[in-house]
Amino acid sequence: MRTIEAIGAASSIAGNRFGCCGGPRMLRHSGKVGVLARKHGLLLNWQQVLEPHTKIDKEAALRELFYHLAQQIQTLCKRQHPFVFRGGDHACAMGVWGGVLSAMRPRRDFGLIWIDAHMDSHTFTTSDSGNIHGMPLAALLGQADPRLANIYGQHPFLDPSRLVLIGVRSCEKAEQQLLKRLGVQVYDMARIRQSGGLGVVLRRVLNSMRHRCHYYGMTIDLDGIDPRDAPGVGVPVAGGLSGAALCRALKRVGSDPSLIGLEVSEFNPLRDKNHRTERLVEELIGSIYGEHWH
Ligand SMILES: [Mn+2]
Repeated sequence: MRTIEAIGAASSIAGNRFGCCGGPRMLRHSGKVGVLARKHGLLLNWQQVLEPHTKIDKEAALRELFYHLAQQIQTLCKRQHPFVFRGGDHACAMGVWGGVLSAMRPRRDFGLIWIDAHMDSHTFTTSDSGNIHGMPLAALLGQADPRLANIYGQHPFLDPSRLVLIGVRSCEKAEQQLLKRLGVQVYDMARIRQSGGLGVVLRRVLNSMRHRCHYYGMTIDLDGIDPRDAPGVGVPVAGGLSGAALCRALKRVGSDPSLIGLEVSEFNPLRDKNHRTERLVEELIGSIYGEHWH
């Protein structure tokens, strides 16, 4: 059996729908008795499931939540323990990867693979909806407006040349322009098809991470996967990645010592169908961290 540290944040206040706060609460115990242990030989050692303050202003609550989350993540990174983080909505990425970047200071050669249907690169200035879960990447890249920067806190920023987005198929002009200007690699669905499919793309991206970065992380927004395979998300977009193909491709990550952590976000149990998304989450985590003897 392999053991991986697990942290959760039951927070959906940065999104447009309630529900994905139930994800980590529900999955908290699944690692002990479920598919992960039986099929993948993996135990999740749950540290904590953080919750946002509900009695204060939303932005203040998020700032505080991400601060505590980042502290937890920093502790694990400094002890060199790989982690699984379960959101929550994708705004939590600010706390997770902000924490990783702080733990690695001053070394900045950290890479991040961002699997998502969206670019999550808005700021309060460019967003029509004002949904903060559409903004974490702008903050991580150091492109936040003052309001968003205040939520992100004092962490260092991601190097745009060490960030890769995979699965994008719904984005707005301001986000596209930002990522283009910074030279961020984006594999949208068309480019994935042109490049020979998800397996080929992930192999290429993982190779480049291993060569160019001391450490890398992966964040999976479940809406990057096709809603037929992962219906239990806040903002489904048709035409996404195949869940099975993603699991297959992720088995190559194996026990790569350069992989510092995995975030799985936007799981909304209220919208799930026949536990399909819930099971896929276990398969994804098992594919990355499990022991693959068959
Ligand atoms: Mn996202």
